[in-house]
Amino acid sequence: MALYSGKYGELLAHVEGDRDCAGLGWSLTRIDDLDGDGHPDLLAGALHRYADVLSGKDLHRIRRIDSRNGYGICDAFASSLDVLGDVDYDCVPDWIVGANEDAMGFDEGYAWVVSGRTGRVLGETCLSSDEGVDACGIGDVDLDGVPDIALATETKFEDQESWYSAYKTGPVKQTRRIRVISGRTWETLWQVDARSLRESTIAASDKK
Ligand SMILES: [Ca+2]
Ligand SMILES: [Ca+2]
Ligand SMILES: [Ca+2]
Repeated sequence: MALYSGKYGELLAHVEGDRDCAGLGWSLTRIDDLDGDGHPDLLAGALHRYADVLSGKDLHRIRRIDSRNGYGICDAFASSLDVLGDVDYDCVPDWIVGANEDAMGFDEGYAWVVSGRTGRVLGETCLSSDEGVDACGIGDVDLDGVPDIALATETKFEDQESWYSAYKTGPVKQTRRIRVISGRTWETLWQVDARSLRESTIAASDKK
């Protein structure tokens, strides 16, 4: 990953992913200043492996969150990242990282809500066995004072046999779903299914 000056376009900093992990920067988003140096910081995901909080000043690593499966299993951890807002009332924005386990074929996906202040996992949504996940902050849509979460999922098949049987009859058409979850109770607030939905979500929100 490279950091450039917005004014002059000069290279300010450069960082490489860990050895054997070429996926750093697969997912990337800006977050408020988490280390108190006055510069906004970055969330950067290395696909399947980890998510880093990087300094927006010089790209040094402030914190790392590893996939729950470590380096051994390709669970597509950090396939998505986003800032949620302050979920735990400590006045520091928290964030979400998704693991779309498409790479594993038929496993469920999961997403973690992570404290921006401590890096602790505040909560996990583990989806049913036919869904992967892309995660997105959506702001406080039910007006309970806690930011909420949007997940884009793709319905998958329970096992290889059912997938192959659908495949034999023509192109596999899978249903996609947007599900909005309460950041306070983790209950589903609403969801919509459609084959025309894309796999990713972008929320139009100030996330406050
Ligand atoms: Ca900073
Ligand atoms: Ca917080
Ligand atoms: Ca809410």
